Amino acid sequence: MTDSVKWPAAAHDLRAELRLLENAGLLTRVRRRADPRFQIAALARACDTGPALLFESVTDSRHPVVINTQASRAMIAASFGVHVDQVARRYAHALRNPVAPVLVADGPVQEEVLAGDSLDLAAELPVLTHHEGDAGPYLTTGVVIAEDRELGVRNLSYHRMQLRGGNETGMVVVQRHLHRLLDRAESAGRALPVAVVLGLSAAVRLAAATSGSATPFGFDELGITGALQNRSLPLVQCRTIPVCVPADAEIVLEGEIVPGRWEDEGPFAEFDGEYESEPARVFRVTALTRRRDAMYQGLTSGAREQLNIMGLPNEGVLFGAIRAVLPGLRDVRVTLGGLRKFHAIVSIDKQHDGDGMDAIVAAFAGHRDLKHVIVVDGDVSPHDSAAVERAIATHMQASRDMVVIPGGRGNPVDRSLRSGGVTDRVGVDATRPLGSSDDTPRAMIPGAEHMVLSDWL
Ligand SMILES: Cc1cc2nc3c(=O)[nH]c(=O)nc-3n(C[C@H](O)[C@H](O)[C@H](O)COP(=O)(O)O)c2cc1C
Ligand SMILES: [Mn+2]
Repeated sequence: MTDSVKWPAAAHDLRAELRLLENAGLLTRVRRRADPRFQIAALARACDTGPALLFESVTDSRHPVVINTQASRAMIAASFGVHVDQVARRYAHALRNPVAPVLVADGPVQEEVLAGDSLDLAAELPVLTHHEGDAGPYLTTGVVIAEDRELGVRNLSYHRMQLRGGNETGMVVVQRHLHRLLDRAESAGRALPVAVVLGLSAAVRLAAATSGSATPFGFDELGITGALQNRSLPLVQCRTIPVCVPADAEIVLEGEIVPGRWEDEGPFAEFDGEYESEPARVFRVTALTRRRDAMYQGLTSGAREQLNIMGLPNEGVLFGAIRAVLPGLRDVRVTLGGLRKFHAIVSIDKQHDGDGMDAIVAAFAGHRDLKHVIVVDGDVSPHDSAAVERAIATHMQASRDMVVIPGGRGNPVDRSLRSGGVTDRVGVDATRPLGSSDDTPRAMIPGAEHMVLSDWL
């Protein structure tokens, strides 16, 4: 697939995405009134792999709630307008060909503007309470947009936010790009203005979750969205802070991260299902803007939807990183069992001996969270776990084909980390030696393929 390929345009906003999902039978409307405390999360869990759910009536709120829009690969493919097998390639193409957003004068997300000072977030929005042991309602799906206009840097990322009463929330910021911007603001004694954006299609949600070699500090993740949508994403200037947000989003919380203030938060169930508490920053809302008939978008921590949003961008990142070294790359899969983060299966058409090991090196360089990589030949589908296992069973010798790289930085959700938070990485080359490619015909039974069972049984 070359860069000149013209891909279809992804859904332009959440509403367009919902129409696509509904037409494909991947969205169900729920008319009965549902409670944002546990009930919506419980129904979403019961539909963990889809369909998406649109709750039209929500206890104590005028906002409908939508959830599970990325519950399956098929739903993301529908939103991108591509075949389900093309999601990684499509994403890799978008990463390589970002399209910068464009500022426009106004947009539906600012149809209503509320001042932040006297705002009671819990009264304004149907913020979901998810798990029994969670400390309370949490904003889990806000895309945080930060801009440093001096550096010319914009960044998108997700940060869980515990409601704290009034117009304040917690915000958990792990040491990545937002943290870097926060450090810069704090060392100058300034608050960091950020916008929290709710109600977004897959093209923004996956972009915001993308990390790794393809999106270094300074890379504007909204360029990925534009590439997926084949247009410049329209942005509007926030009303109270120097940050721009997608004009077609549903709801925006404008505000700032207060310098020097830390508070306890949690417990909150992480994406592996274990409760944890982290020191949190404080986010103070300066304005709430929304569409007049805004939908609230929910997300349950640990749901298939979260793993897909968080993890499927890794396939695009790895695709690009490995193909830069090995043009014979066929396909990449990040598995569900590896939480779409820690495990990748890579299939290659080998052109040289050594390609298998080089694919391993490229994969680890492409995405830091990766812990185990398996490389198979191009005739083994990474989507077929039995075929992958068979390749390991019959092509691989550990002393020759396995490499252990000890002591890299681990991800805290990997509960097996050694002291200092470091992890071992393992690569397995389960490809056949070049030239031994399996030309020997497999045993066939004449007639089996064309047997019409109803003639016989
Ligand atoms: C639903 C969801 C929730 C997340 N929650 C947090 C969080 O609470 N704190 C955090 O630092 N990262 C969280 N992340 C991870 C970051 O958003 C993600 O790694 C992002 O790509 C980082 O962006 P950056 O590379 O621009 O720093 C979450 C990701 C998703 C998809
Ligand atoms: Mn970033």
